[in-house]
Amino acid sequence: MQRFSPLTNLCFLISIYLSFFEVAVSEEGFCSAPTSVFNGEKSGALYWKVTNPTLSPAHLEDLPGFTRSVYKKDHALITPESHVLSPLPEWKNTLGAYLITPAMGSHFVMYIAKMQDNSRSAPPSGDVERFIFVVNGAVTLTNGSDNSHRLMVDSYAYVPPNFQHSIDSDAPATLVVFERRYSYLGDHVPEVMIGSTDKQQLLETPGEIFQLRKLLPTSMAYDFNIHIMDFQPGEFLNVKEVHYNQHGLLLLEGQGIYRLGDSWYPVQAGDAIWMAPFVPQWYAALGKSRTRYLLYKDVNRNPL
Ligand code: UGY
Ligand code: MN
Repeated sequence: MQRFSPLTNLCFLISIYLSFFEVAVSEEGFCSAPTSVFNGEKSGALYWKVTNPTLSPAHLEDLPGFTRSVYKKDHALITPESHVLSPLPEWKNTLGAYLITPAMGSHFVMYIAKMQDNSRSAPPSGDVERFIFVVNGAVTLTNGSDNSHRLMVDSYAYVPPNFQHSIDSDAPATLVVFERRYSYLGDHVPEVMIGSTDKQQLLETPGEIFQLRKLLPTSMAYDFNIHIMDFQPGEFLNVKEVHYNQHGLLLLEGQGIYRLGDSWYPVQAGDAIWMAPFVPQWYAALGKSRTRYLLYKDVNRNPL
């Protein structure tokens, strides 16, 4: 015999009771009243949909042509339904979607790499450093000296410029990749870094309540860092930030509101954001579960 959840049973009973008042039960299990009842209209009338949208906000993404993606002078929000995948140049069996590139004004690229069975990376061009973070599946990083490391979800690797390496996968895996032309400074030399988020210690965040981890050393050899920032529901940035640094952000978990300039965007896991220098930025976590985002930030170099 088919069993229903207590919520379904409850809604079913309520719907029978309320059917006298023409109130319906929606598909999600939440009780709701069709607006036509309140308007005293019957479905099927000419122009009925103008005053009775068929799409509730939760279904807005089903509207043909609808996207939350936005591209402006000093910021962009790229949501997953806007990704356009194409073979990554010189990578084997890998599709990519470039989400942030210098065409927007950034000095770095951020892209999603979807590695398929039997796939392999291509090296970045000369003097370009690379950071990879595994979002799904697992990959193997092999460096010049035949050292290999298995990188699972939540693991990452930093590869300095002109450092021979390859990333291989024999099954589907998804990476987020950051690359930029390394900014040399004196005798400082960055080294290969391999790690995972959960092994990184929590750092002090004076004046803020979010939890912060940095995936790269803070020493001068590194011209950017990748922050992992966690917010519990209801927590928000205290500082309404305006700063010279650029950001590339990937929301890994949760939902909330991102303020960018004068615009306020509902965002959720999977969304990517480009923030140009000096764009006012602020975030509040408003979902029912933790927000976690990964954030590129250029550091340790004089902007002049
Ligand atoms: O470090 C930062 O600039 C970071 N707090 N920015 C941000 O989350 N938008
Ligand atoms: Mn910032």
